[in-house]
Amino acid sequence: MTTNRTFTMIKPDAVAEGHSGAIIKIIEEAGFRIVAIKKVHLTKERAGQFYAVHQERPFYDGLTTYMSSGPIVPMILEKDNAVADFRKLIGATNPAQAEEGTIRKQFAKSMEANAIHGSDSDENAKIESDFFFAGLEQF
Ligand code: YYY
Ligand code: MG
Repeated sequence: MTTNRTFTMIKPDAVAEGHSGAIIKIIEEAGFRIVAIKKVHLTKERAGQFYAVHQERPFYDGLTTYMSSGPIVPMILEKDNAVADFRKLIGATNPAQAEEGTIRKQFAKSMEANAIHGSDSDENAKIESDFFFAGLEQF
């Protein structure tokens, strides 16, 4: 995968409340091309594998219960400077600190149920994309 890509997932609260379309519209209007997209429901174990880097953190159990509580919409996105620009578009992890106009400011319910994920590096974007999508899906 080239370095102008990032990985995202619309999280269970936002999907359940019917915000997937609105969030995808914001993403496309910000200039990101959707390379790959699907809807999946993770098991708690699989959510735990995705967030394994956080396994010693106190929020890990709640996070993996939440991330397996309903369907999510994972996507691979493409744009110049994708990782940094997408982190800016989604806003701070804690929605109370997210800037006006960001996706988390508009759709997050709490620190845990914060509506959307964005990869934090090119390396993790590749790892996370491969977690959800086969090579043939990443065209
Ligand atoms: O990359 P980002 O999603 O913004 O935050 P991370 O620090 O990687 O944490 C992943 C995920 O864990 C976050 O989106 C919400 C949840 N979380 C939490 O529930 N409580 C915290 N104190 C920190 C993170
Ligand atoms: Mg992170």
